[in-house]
Amino acid sequence: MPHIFLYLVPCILCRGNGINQIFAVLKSHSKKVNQRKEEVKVISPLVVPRSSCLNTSLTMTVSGKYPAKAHALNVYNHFKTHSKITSPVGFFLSGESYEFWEYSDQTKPIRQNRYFFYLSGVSIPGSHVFYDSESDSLTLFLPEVDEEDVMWSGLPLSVEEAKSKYNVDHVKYSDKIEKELSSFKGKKIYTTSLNKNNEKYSSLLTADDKSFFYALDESRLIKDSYEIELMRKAAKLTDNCHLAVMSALPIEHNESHIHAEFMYHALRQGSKYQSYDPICCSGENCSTLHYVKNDEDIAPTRRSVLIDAGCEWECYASDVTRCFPINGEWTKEHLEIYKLVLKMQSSASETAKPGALWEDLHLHAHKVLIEGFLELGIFKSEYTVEELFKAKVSARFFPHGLGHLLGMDTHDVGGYPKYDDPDPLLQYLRMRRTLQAGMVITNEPGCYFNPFLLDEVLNGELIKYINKDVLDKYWYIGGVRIEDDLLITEDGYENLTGITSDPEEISKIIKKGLERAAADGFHNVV
Ligand SMILES: [Mn+2]
Repeated sequence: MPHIFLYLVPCILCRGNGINQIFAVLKSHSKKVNQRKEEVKVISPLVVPRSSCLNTSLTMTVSGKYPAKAHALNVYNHFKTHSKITSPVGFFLSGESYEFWEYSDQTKPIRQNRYFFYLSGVSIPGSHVFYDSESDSLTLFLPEVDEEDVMWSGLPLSVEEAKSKYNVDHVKYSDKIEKELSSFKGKKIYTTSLNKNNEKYSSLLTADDKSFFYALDESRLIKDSYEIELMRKAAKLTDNCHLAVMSALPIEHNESHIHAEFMYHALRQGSKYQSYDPICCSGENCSTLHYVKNDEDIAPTRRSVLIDAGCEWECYASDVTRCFPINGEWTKEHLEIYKLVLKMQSSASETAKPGALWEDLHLHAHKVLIEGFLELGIFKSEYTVEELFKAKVSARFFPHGLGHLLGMDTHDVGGYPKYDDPDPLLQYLRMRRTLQAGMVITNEPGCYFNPFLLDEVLNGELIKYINKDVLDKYWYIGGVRIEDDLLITEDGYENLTGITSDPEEISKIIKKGLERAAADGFHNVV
C-alpha cells in the first residue's frame, strides 16, 4: 500500500514547525515554476496525476541513457517497410496516469505503458512523447506542475533535469502538446489506441493502425544491448530471490511464507515491482498453472513446492520457475518427474538458435515427455512414441507452451500466438515463429497431474494409453515446471538465469538451510 504511506506520512509531518518548512520549500519552488511558465495552472490535487517518478529510489546500474531515440528510429524503419508510407509521419504516445479508486482519494497501482516506455524510457506518470520522423527528433512532454501536489509528492523533475536524464531532443510541459501536434500539418500522427491519456488529442491522431502496432512489436522483439543489460539485472535479482527461498525452509511453513521470502529479497535489492504475481504452491496445488492463492499450509504430506516468480528491473522482466522438496529429500516419483522435465528443457535449449522454429522445439519436448512416460510405465508400452504423439495424449500432462517471449511484458509482444488453433498440442504456445538473435524467450516445460485436466483422459477414449495404477502414484506431486530465460545469440543462446536447477544441488541448498534453526539467523519476527 505505498500510496497510503505517501498520503499519511506528510500529514504526520505537518504538525508544528514541519509545515512551515514545507511551505517554504513550496514557495521557493513556486518561484522556479513561475520562471519556467508564464502561468501556473492550479488544479485540485484530487484530479491531477502526481508527478513523482516510479522507481525513483532505484540506483541505475546500467550505464548511459535508455536508448529511446534508437528505438523510435527502429520503429519508424519497420513502419516504413510494412506500411509502404515513405512521407514523414509522427508517433505520439501517452504514458499511464494516476487514477483514483472510486469513492476514495487513494490511487490505483500504476504500471507504465510499455509502448510509451519503449519510445521514452520515462516512468513519470502523466507524460507523453512525440517522434517526428522528418527531423528524427523526440520530444518528451512532462505533466504540468501542480503546486499543491508538491507538498504531498515532492518536487517533480525539472525540464533541465529531464533533458539530461533521458535520451530525448526536447522536453516541454504537456500544455504545449496541442500546439505542437497541430503544427505538424498535413502529416499523419500515429498513436496506439485512444484511451483516457490521449483522447484529448484524438482529432489530431490516427489510432489503431496495424502497421504502427506491427512496427512497435517487431522493434521490441529484438533486444538491444541496453535492454539486455536491464534483463540481466532482473534475472540476477531473481536468482538471488530463488536462492533465498530455497535456503529458508525453517521459516517457510505456508505458501505465503515462500511468497514473503521472495518479495522480501526482491524489495531489498530494489525491485519494487514483480513481473507478474508470484505463483507459490505446494503438493497438488502445483498442478494449477497460474496458482496465485499462495495461502495454504505446507503440511509434511505436501512434499513438493513450485515457485514461479520474477523480479522486474526498470520495466524489464524476468520469469523463473523452480521446484524442490520441502525437506530437501526428493521422493522417488517427484525426482522422476523432475528429471524428465529437466530433460525436456535441455532438449529444447540444445537446439535453440537463430532459424530454429519454436513449434518444432515445443513438439520435440512433447516427444521427450512421451518417451519418459513410457519408461516410467505411465503410458502403456504397447504403443509407440509416434502413436502416442498422434493421439495428443501428452497435451493433458503438458498443457501450456514450451515458452514465450520475454521483455517489458512477461508474455512479450511479437509472438503471434494462435489461441484458436484446433491442435491441443499447439493451442497455448505463445510464440509461433522462428528464433532470431536478440530475442529473449523462456524455456519452461512442465508436467502436471491435474484431476480436472485429466478427467477427459481418464473417462474417455484416451484411457487406453494409460496405466492407471502407475499414474495414481504421481498425483501428490501436483506438477513440476522448470523455467529459465534464454537470450538467443548468433550461434545459440545464453542462459540469463543462474539459479541452479540441478536436483542434487537444490537438495544441498535446502538441507544447508534446514541445518539453521528457525530462530537462528533468519530475519522473521512473526
Ligand atoms: Mn513463463
